[in-house]
Amino acid sequence: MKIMNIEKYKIEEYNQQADAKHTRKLEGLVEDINNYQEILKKLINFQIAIPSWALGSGGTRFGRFPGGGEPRSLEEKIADVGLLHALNRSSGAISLHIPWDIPENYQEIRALAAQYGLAFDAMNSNTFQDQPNQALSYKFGSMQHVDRVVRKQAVDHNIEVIKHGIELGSKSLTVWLSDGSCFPGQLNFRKAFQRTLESLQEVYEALPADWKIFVEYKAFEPNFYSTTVGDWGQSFLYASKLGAQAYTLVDLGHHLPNANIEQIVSLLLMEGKLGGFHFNDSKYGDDDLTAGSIKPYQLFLIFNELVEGMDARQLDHTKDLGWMIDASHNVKDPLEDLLQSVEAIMIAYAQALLVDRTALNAAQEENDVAKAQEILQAAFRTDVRPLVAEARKRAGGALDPIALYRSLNVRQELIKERGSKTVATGL
Ligand code: AOS
Ligand code: ZN
Ligand code: ZN
Ligand code: ZN
Repeated sequence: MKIMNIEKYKIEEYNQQADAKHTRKLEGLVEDINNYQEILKKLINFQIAIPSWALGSGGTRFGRFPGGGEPRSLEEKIADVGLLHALNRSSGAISLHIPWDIPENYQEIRALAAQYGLAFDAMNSNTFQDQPNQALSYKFGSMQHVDRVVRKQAVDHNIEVIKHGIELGSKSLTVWLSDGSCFPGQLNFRKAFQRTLESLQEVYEALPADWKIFVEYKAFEPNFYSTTVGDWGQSFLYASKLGAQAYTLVDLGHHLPNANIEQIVSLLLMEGKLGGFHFNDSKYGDDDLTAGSIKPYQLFLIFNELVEGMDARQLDHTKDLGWMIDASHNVKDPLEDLLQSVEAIMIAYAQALLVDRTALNAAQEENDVAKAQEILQAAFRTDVRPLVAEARKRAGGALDPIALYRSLNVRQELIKERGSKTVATGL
């Protein structure tokens, strides 16, 4: 798998020829930022986990147009994330989905990941599909199911996922349930909730003491009338009832249009129940678009609340929350798309770090609405890209990851090695 490694010298060579222009821009920018060294440190430390299922083309129910060279195995998925991490030094973890990514040999998989400097982020369970050898169907739900035996199967699966995670050194489990109903009358909401809670409690009991469980919510799809973990309120209820190791996971694409996600984030943080994120963007429903591609201001406002709330609670920006991407690509090269997503997240984070908190707080206390808006927008409208690029350069990454990816013909090389008709495992 030698082509998967982007040699250090290639990155250095690239950076050298791009450096003069970069330095010019950086100097102009940091002239007005007193604490820019501190911001750079935070940017360097910030890591965003890449989902194993986003490395191939997704598609819609109408079709799929694979681009070729997609990873065919867990090893190749790890190699792809390693490649992203080599380019941007901000993608130092992979998030696995079971059974799409069952490791055959834990030691080998761990060693391979370590070679690329990757950790194993949250493990994901899957009770939204029927697997070929599965005894009972999830057609009418998994943890909410009317039949206790189906619920047990879903619980057992989650416990098995935890076991895989323990072997790999992961520290969290994300549970996303597609459970719900398609038509009014199909489901007793209260019973569905209670059954789901009971099932989650059984999984919770199997969690190691240093693990977290993330309860992900989603407004709709694949169920179109009700979802049993449908919004942050329901997720918060489950997480509260489960206990201290349970948290809410916010997938940006899982809200009804125009939901005030930044406010949700702020209050979850206040309650100590915000576990982490699935970053993406969406225009209509959950379409897992590139983070920051549709509503970059919203992404900034979310990070603004995150930085404010984490600092108020003295949380560690890098370690205390789970930062993950959840994405699906229909028309772009998945690796380029992921580079764009990571970049958008870093930009929003950097802008949030620029917000003059003292001044904002004063404006809020004085009901100076216009001033408060000026402060936020001054940060949002600052082009922080040179700062993000500088952090990347200092960490050993490329000044412009996509440009380097293209100039090295990485995709063509991957197609040469893996073929043009590859089907990644998973969705
Ligand atoms: C589904 O909509 C959710 O976002 C989940 O996080 C899911 O496990 C993931 O997208 C893989 O399908
Ligand atoms: Zn998600
Ligand atoms: Zn989703
Ligand atoms: Zn998603």
